[in-house]
Amino acid sequence: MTTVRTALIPFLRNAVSALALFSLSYCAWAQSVLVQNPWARATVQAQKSAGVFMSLEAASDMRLVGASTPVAAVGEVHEMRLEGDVMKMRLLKGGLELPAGKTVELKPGSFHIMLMDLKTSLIKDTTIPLTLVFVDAKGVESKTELTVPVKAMAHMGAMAHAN
Ligand SMILES: [Cu+2]
Repeated sequence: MTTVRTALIPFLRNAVSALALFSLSYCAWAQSVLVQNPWARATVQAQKSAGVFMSLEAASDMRLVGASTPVAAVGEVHEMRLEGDVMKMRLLKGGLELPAGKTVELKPGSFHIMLMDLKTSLIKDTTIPLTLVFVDAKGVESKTELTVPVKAMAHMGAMAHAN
């Protein structure tokens, strides 16, 4: 009886720590980037691009490097800012930095995901599938699949691309 118990305890300990490790690594993976309140701006007819917005919080240092969706040929990570008195958008070539534990807002007039060469109009009150592509500090890529609601918002005025 004693021998069984002593043999069983290390086994159980190993099993428990293996389980703990597994669930820890699973959580770290599953929650590596928290995505909140994603939305895409509805388009008017013949409009070929649309912005997608959300807030992101990474558990460890990450970068948002791209996005893809079946409804657009291209998804890029953009920054918009005022240059002089003109709002300009530009591609963030190295991606958007997501420092660990910090909420980064993608919102109109600031960082956003730009969907270009839209294959269809984005209709208010529908949803689009969106895949976000992240790279961690070691350069390892991961992806997150989202369902993004399409919302109509007040027009932001003229935008100019600076490429
Ligand atoms: Cu843009």
